[in-house]
Amino acid sequence: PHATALGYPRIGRRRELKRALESYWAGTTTADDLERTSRELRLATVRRLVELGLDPGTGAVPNSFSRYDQVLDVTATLGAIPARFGHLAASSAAESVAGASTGDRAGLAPTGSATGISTEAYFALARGTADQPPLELTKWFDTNYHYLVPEIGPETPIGFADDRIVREFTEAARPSDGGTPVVTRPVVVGPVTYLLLSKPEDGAPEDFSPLSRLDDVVAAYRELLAALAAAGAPWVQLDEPALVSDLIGVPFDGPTGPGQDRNEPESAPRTVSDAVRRAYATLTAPEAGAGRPQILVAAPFGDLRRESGDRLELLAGTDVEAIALDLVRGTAPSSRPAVQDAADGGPGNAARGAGLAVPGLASKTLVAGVIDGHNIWRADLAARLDLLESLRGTGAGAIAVGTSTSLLHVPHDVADEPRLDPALAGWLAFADQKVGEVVTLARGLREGRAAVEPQLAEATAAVTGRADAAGVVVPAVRDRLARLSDGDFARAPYADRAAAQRTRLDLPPLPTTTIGSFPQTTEIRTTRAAWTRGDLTDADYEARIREEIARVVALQEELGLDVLVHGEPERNDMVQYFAERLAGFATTVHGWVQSYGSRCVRPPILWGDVSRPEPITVPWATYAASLTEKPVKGMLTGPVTILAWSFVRDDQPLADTANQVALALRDEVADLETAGIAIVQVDEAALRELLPLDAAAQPAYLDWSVRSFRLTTSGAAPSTQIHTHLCYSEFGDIVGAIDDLDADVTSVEAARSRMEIVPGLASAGYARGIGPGVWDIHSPRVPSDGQVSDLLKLAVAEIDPRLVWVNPDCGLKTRGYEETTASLTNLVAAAREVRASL
Ligand code: THG
Ligand code: ZN
Repeated sequence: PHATALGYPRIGRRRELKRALESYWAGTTTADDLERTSRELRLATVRRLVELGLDPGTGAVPNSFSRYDQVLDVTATLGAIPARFGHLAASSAAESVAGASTGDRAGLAPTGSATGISTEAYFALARGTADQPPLELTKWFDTNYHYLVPEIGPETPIGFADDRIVREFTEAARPSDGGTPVVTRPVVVGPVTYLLLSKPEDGAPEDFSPLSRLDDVVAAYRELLAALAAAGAPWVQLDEPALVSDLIGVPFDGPTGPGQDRNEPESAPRTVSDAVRRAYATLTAPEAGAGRPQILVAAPFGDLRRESGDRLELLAGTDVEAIALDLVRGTAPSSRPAVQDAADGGPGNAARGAGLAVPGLASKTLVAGVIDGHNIWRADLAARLDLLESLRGTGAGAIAVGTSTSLLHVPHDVADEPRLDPALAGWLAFADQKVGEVVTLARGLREGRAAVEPQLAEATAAVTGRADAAGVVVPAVRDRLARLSDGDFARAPYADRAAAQRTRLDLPPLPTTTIGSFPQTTEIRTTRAAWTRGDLTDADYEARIREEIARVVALQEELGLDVLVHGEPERNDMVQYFAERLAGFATTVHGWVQSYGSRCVRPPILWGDVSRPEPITVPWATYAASLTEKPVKGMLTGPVTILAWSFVRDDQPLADTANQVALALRDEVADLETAGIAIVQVDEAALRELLPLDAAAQPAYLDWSVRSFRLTTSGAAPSTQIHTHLCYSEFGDIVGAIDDLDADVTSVEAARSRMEIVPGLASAGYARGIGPGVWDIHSPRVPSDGQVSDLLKLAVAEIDPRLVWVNPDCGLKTRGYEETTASLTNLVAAAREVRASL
């Protein structure tokens, strides 16, 4: 058996890719410079993976590099450039012909008509052009990674248009720098997932489904596979996480049943299972001359073996050579990792019941994803080895050891964190440590336990040490949780609260406000960095932040907003800021994880019982309030979002952890209230993100997540107005849960979809305050007052105007002051106009 990882971080140990990208975008470096840095990063990465123990000669080393996004890479490979970027398609073809004669492509096996799309075209899709917005960014399954949504229509060009994937294989296998050659396994988003994540191109017929282009996409993948085979690639990995998700809008099985596609080869697949059968039948069909690498299909982020149907059977019925299963099942959505169930012989894991006696599996390799690619805890290797041994001989042809998902979602190396408490550091495994764990387990499986006994013992000691360490279990925190009763999760009836708040706040109809953050100027970032380094005293720092708050409050008064904010100049990241100030969390220095493109976050580590040593936001909020007669909102991040954007302990149910965070925040709400703050906003930007991909697990998630929000907010007096903000516009799935949050006012994203969510909320009976965003802050465009009032009129036509608030789509942290001032001026003018017409 061999060892592998499904993917590896690509931003670079010191964010080298981020710097290379941003300097290229700024025009201070060239496309060639970017290409050189990318190549160095790729080669350093694959050689590092060999150093860590992956086999250099067999395709065990993944190449999951991307300059920006792996879904965009498929769009580029297919040349699937939407018509609105039409001019790019033409120019990229021209460049690729020129590119074909450069040394870059020397040594490359013939690849038929393959060419390349230009660097400019690639980043135009990612970042937009002067006249075209970029492809839409959306969350990648239940992670904090975002991909670029392909736009596919009936006429979108689809072919094998760019052979970068082949070039990258060759570059590592036959390196020109004289370094160690490495036979990599290209990691590519699979054809079914690619189309399931696509949206219909603007102007496509009403009933058009991107999945109807499956045959074209698969034909292009066939050419790609042939080119990879010609270059000598033994394996390719096709990622098909859409297989584990019930949240993709296409049913898994259809009423027509299996075989339909074979009887009617012309018809477009209507279900995921039809699409999988059809795609993989074509990709694996023997055909004279056109070879292909062996295919590993990976299905991360979930359990393929569902109560609702065994999706492993579907994959096992294809002719692919290997299947990678997520035996940890992601992390956050399930309070109990499948791997733990497996260890206990309980339900909900791929090895339960009849083992792996699935037709077709006996001829395949199973890559058992027993090392969590989505969280950072060191694994109990002895238990994982037990699981691996129990899988042997239960039905798969061979067992290989892998990570449950790509390691994209964890930082590079614990060794880069000298400032972490050494005990805590010993409990952690980042990407490099996880590769080591996989290698150890594979060796244990191959050579027997004795061969890896020291490593097993060390891992067991770490796991035991963690369980016993001070701070992991804090009796005072546990007692407080144990004493909670239903009353701690409920406020007074909304009608009573609304009356008390009307009296206290005396706001006009259609009150105007913002989501919380104001633009973070370079000057503020520099000030914070200097203070963090110790180059600025606490007193100087505080004075500087107060100055910024005063400026932002004055600006809001000048603009005529009704409910003000302090602007959050003191916060780096809305989760990291709270984590740095709560007990039970640790933060890293280099623990960057890609969020999208060059943007990264440093998820805090929630390792112990959570409590709040002292008030966090109260001094800033009260200072802001002292400067104005208008109400100032206190701004907090909610428990679910804090969990979603942290690495969370895996030794207790998420619901318990969420309630600990909720109690700490509840105290903050109480302190804000005592300080005279009349409105408190508790953001749950990530409520939708953690929604389980498995429909069967969703009700339990919605129950605990809603309860943790209510625990945070229900201590507030009836006259204190609780707001929340949710960072997305598509929440058909969770309208009921949003209602259950019982917030007095909820702001959501709505500008881009032109208030699409409003009728849904109205028909679901939502009858509390609602602020559908009227300014799309994800674009630098300034909306006119006419555009804003048009949107507002759409809202008040559907919803009682007394409930409607006027606000932007999201926080303004990433915007500039010029556009912010102009946009808010128009927002206030539009609110006044519509107000007058009521
Ligand atoms: N915080 C966290 N996760 C998030 C968001 C967030 N996930 C969803 C969404 N917001 C992602 N958006 C961004 C936007 C900007 C940045 C990161 C994620 C960003 N990062 C800085 C960078 O890469 O240069 C680093 C920020 C820092 O210094 O901490 O700008 O808001 N957790
Ligand atoms: Zn938002």
